[in-house]
Amino acid sequence: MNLNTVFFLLITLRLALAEPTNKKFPENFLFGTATASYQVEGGWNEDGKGENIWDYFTHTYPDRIANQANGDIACNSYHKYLEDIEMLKDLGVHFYRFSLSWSRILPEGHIEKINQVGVDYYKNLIKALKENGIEPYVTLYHWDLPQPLQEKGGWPNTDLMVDLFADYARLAFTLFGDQVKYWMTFNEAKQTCQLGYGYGVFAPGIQSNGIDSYKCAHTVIKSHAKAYHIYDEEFRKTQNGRVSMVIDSDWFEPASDSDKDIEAAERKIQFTFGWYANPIYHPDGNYPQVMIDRIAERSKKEGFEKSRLPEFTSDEIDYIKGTFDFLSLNTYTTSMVKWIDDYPIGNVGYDNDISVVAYQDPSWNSSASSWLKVVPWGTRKLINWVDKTYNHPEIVITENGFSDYGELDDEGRILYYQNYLSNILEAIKEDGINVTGYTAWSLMDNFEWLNGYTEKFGLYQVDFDDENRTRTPKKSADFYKKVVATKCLVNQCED
Ligand code: PNW
Repeated sequence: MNLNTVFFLLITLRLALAEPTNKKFPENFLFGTATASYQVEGGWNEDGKGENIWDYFTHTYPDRIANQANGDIACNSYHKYLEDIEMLKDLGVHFYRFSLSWSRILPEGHIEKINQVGVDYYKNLIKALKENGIEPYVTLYHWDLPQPLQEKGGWPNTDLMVDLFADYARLAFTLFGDQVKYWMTFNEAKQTCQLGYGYGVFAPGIQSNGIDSYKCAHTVIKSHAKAYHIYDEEFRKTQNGRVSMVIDSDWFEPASDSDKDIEAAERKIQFTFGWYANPIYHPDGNYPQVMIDRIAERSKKEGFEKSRLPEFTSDEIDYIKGTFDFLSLNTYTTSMVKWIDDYPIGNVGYDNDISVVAYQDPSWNSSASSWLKVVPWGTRKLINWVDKTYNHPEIVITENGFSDYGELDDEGRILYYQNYLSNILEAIKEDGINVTGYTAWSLMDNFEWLNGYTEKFGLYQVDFDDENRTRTPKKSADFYKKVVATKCLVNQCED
């Protein structure tokens, strides 16, 4: 691409987006940025850390990752976390969302063997954050299951995993809870379950679409609820923190205003967001009725003895619902949804259970990631849907961001943040929705799962060819820093 073409594309990009609002974020609105252990830490086998499913997956099937990359060293945050904190300080963010590596703390996954050096790593990180006035937002599980637990079946093994996760969560509350006040049990369980145990493209690479992926979700939801109750009963009084589970969703826009397309789009979001959110965040609890009905019906026709979707007992429904102190939402993009006749019985799977057509408009602006189109208005609609469907919870956006190829002059990322934040602000100010925080994904370029180091989401560039993993601020870091400081997205905001 020559410079003229780039210039032309940026102009069209600007024209395609509405003017960002000149309103200001509320005084107490919180801004942060995020990473995850496997994506940034490195130190994969240092100081007693055990192997996790991403270590095993990237080492055993290197060809499944772009350029055979892995997270062995990644951003080397295991050694460079103090530099990361300097970056956070410079950005002026209120909080840093990061995740604990389960196998760094418990090398074999269970609490009989604790790795003190791993514990100290997180204690030091948390202490340094607090000393610099940055609130730690801690995710317990961002996809890196200890490999020994996968060897016993992993997440689809409900009987094994609920108690093991509960033990791990209790240990984390005990070790870090005097300093950590914001906990997220799971990050984007849909990616864990559907990509890891359904399509089998993510670690651990199990292909059991619509069977194990549903069992996995069942386990995760129960594990979350148990961890929440442990916090409630054993820690809340003394530690006074807040617990949530991060669920991701695109916005799904009906392809037309026909009743059928509207029904199809609603079904799609119930199968993606509702799958995890309904049992926890909906006042009635349980899976969405549309999932229960459709999966039962198709399972029967397919000759299964009972529904492929596991059932919660009524006691379990009561135990799980309401296990949150705020709703945490990751969102990046939008798809259009069109009604079709149900897929014929034959192929068992999640997408057949849904039976809709989802697509992205070719005119939408792209990022470097095939799935991530820039559709800021979709976020406002999603926030409105979440607010209405789950009875007006407090919402924190726990991830949102844009990928490119790592350039320092990252105008595309600035436009993305400016316009997504503008829509979030309109949801607060115009639609009256209680969004209280926003998290930019990501603090720095990192290991982007199957895409290795080819797609970059960072506010800071990381030089992966340099053994120092030098970090350099991008233009978007300056933009975000200004937004955090002024609560304003444009040059001049109204008062
Ligand atoms: C999130 N999709 O994952 C994760 O929480 C991060 O670890 C990740 O780096 C970030 O988004 C950017 O990808 C997603 O295919 C992965 O729709 C894939 C999808 C969405 C989110």
